[in-house]
Amino acid sequence: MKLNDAIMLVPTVVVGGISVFKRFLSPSDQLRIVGDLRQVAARAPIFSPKTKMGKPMSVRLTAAGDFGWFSDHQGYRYVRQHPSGLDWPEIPTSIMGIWKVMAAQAPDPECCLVNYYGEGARMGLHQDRDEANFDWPVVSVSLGDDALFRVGGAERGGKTASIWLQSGDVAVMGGAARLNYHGIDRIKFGSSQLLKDGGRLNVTLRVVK
Ligand code: MD3
Ligand code: FE
Repeated sequence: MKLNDAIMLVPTVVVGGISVFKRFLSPSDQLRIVGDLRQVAARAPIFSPKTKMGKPMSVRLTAAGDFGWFSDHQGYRYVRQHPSGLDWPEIPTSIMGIWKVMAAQAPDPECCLVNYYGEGARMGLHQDRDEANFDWPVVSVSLGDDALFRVGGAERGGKTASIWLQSGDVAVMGGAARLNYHGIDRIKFGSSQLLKDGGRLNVTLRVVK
């Protein structure tokens, strides 16, 4: 047994069944991950997916891993290639390490979704249910500007709770919370100096198949 196996992770706060580890990543961890995400975006440029109605989403995105995420008039889905037709880059080891700590019992994630929130971007309440197996958690990493995260229950229209997510926070959505409605109401643009042009990056790691 490695000594580290005995170290239990205790979340700072649990909101709507979601475990939030405040400032889990040090400023230097955050800088390394942002550098790795810039390399991902150099190979798989950030794009604005279109909703079913043909409107561009305010959140822009890219991905790494076996699958990325895409949306157009046909709806939302995981796809094997970036819109350019090229494969998604590999998931950076700096980000994979967070999964190994937070989801040690789960298989490796197949999608590392990267959301970018510029000024005014938001994400409406939704469920993540395009994955084949909801037994595996989703792990989220917040970088850059503060974001007001809202989480409800597994039914639309129920009570919700809110929490500000800050740069370096890690959140784990597992168990019953895996199908909870959630979204980002707004960001506090310019509240962090991590990204030179401001805004917020959110990374989510998912097992897709
Ligand atoms: C709760 N992203 O990409 S991450 C998404 O901050 C998404 O960009 C938000 O929702 C963001 O789908 C929130 C936190 C999160 C991610 C997945 C979840 C919360 C979740 C899945 C189930 C329940
Ligand atoms: Fe989501």
